[in-house]
Amino acid sequence: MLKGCRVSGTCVIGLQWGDEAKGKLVDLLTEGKDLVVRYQGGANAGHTVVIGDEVYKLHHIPSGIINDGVLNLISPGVVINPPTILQEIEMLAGRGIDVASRMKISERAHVVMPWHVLEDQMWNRLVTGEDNIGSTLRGIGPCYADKIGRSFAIRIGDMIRDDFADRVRKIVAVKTKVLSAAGSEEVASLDAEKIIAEYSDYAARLKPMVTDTNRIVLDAVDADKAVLFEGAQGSLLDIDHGTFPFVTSSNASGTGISSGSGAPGGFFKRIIGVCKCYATRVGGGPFPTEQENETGEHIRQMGKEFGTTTGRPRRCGWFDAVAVRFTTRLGGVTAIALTMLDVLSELEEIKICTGYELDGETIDWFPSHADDLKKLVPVYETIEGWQQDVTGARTVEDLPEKAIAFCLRLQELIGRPIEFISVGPDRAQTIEVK
Ligand code: 2SA
Ligand code: MG
Repeated sequence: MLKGCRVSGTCVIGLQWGDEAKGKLVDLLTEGKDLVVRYQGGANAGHTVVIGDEVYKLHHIPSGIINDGVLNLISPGVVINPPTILQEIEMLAGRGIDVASRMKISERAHVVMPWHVLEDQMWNRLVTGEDNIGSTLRGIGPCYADKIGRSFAIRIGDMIRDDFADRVRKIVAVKTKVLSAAGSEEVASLDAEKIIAEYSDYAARLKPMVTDTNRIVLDAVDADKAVLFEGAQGSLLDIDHGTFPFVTSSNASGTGISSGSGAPGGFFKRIIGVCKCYATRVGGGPFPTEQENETGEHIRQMGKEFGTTTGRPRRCGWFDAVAVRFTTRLGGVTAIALTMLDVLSELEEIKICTGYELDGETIDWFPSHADDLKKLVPVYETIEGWQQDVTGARTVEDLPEKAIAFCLRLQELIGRPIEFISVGPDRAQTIEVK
């Protein structure tokens, strides 16, 4: 069994801009757990789990779903897109997984409604050039905005109540005015009665899974059960602590685990921060170590760096130790999972960003303002590449010495022990550092 598999509150979070291969870690750590909780984000996420020849691409459903005998929860901090989650349930049913018997959805979770997608499209059109966030256009930002705004929000619990139709009619009336005034071209497609019919059907299909997940989580905390908390996106996309405004609309760093899941902070005993041994970002916004050159292209091809949800090519660059040290400390990370080591295997030289120059001054912290982040000039340390295939390595001793030296240097710069090294997408291609 994997190290500390039954530790009560175990968390897996992304330390960069998402796509750090968290799904793989969650799947591995699910063994021996009683619960797996997905606590923020929505259908913008793309988690890939590879087991032998089987590849599962999940957006909504916790990555623990592949394992029998574990209850998966979608907790209050998540925003649910009913058609997407139902499609995923059907996809899994076709592969022999009965989701309804393994998953519960919080009645507190907010619903992404059709107007949220229209608003996302409209904002994306209105904010152009460098200021464009490059959202996944899944309605995430507008849904969270309505949650915080409170007056025009719909939660999963509202969908299964008698006044759902009235609520939709009232909101559609307001949204139609707002979207029309803002010049939305798609507003004509907002038909309250059609939405009511469609979403009432979704509600009926989801209802058997809808419950008060807070009670399940708090009972598990009291009984000191083994619970795994699965983060989506990455810490640098955190709405409060990331590269604002080029972020997602939830707390994607370690700070969001408690608020999103409803488990008290003291329950989290082990927080695993997942990072690639290089960096990627998809969408707009500052990316200090980006390589818009052959190296970036090489990493993109070797790492198959294309969005799981949108298929967009991801921007690629060198490992940024300043950024990862920041998100590690922010999230209370206790151990690191370093992923995609195999992707760098062909390179002669590998760079690590150890500091920045900002307005002629050398700094070792991650600035808060996007304008400053854009101006940063990374300070790099160069190390020799190992130029050897590592995909077959199953223990640290199997790795080339130069690859070990690289990992040790990253560990030193991040300031936490590396406990996992991933050398390929398969479950088996994971080295547990003893
Ligand atoms: P949104 O849609 O409002 O959350 O977008 C806001 C920003 O957050 C980024 N974002 C992501 N970045 C990396 N991976 C994500 N998930 C998918 C994946 C993305 C995809 O796993 O590949 O398929 O394109 C994700 N979700 C949101 C987004 O790019 C914006 O910069
Ligand atoms: Mg992803």
